[in-house]
Amino acid sequence: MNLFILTGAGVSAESGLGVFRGPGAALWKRYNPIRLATPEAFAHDPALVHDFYNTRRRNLIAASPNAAHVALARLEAELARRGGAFTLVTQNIDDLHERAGSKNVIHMHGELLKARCASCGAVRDCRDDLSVDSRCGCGGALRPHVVWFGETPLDTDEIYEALAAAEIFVAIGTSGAVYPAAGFVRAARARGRRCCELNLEPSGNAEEFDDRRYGAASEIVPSWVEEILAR
Ligand code: BJW
Ligand code: ZN
Repeated sequence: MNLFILTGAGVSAESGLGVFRGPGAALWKRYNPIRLATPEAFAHDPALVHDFYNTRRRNLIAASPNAAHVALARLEAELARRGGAFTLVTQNIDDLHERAGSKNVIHMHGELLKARCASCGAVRDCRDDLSVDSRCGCGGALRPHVVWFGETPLDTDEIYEALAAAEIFVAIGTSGAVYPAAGFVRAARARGRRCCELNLEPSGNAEEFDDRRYGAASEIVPSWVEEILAR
């Protein structure tokens, strides 16, 4: 079996990390996350954007993986044992998949616990708050190592290669509003692959999926994983 899994903010919602769109998006009381996630916002008001990511970094460090993350780590380990192939691509910048035990996670929108130099591009671990005064050794300003609108997502060659090879495409907890991830289901369908959506409610491109399951990720992901492993 060759599985390609795409996760979004919904998989971490029950760990207390906010979603961007849909029910629960009201979690962001002080910020409009969509308007802050741009290079223009960072250029205009870097202190506000740092504040947004500093708050999220502190929340992340205090959070724990939930049953959905744990089930996906179990699926990866079990498929490896059985000689199957498994790719986990996440749009999330949190590290909850890794903390649940997932070994190979592709973070296409970057990682909150890393910072990047805006001048030389060097990436470093970052668990503390950043500010407009945070500097790289080269003197350049540090920014969160995340992918904002208009920027190029990470590891896209590797992602499209894995997507082309997969037999089953599964989208979990993502609204299907942001490209290129929102286009993966169409690319998989074009190759005749089976596509499955697991979400709290139908996403923007729900009709493109053959198999749809709705409910909280902490419930539907573990039961779907058990079903897959029983095949
Ligand atoms: C639950 C649940 C529970 C809740 N259980 N489920 C016009 C047409 C097409 C494209 C474009 C266009 N205009 C511009 C573009 C491109 C643009 C884009 O897509 N814009 C759209 C607004 C249209 N995209 C880009 O600019 C991207 N770059 C790009 O395309 O470069 C060109 C290129 C492509 C390919 C190769 C090479 C070059 C970059 C996008 C960067 C996105 N960045 C952000 C923020 C940074 C990280 C951060 O701060 O965290 O990434 S935006 C934000 O949205 C974040 C997320 O990763 C991303 C996706 O959100 P996600 O994960 O889907 O979350 P939500 O909140 O939307 O949905 C949550 C879901 O969970 C919901 O469905 C709920 O129902 C569900 N849920 N609780 C299960 N308990
Ligand atoms: Zn630098």
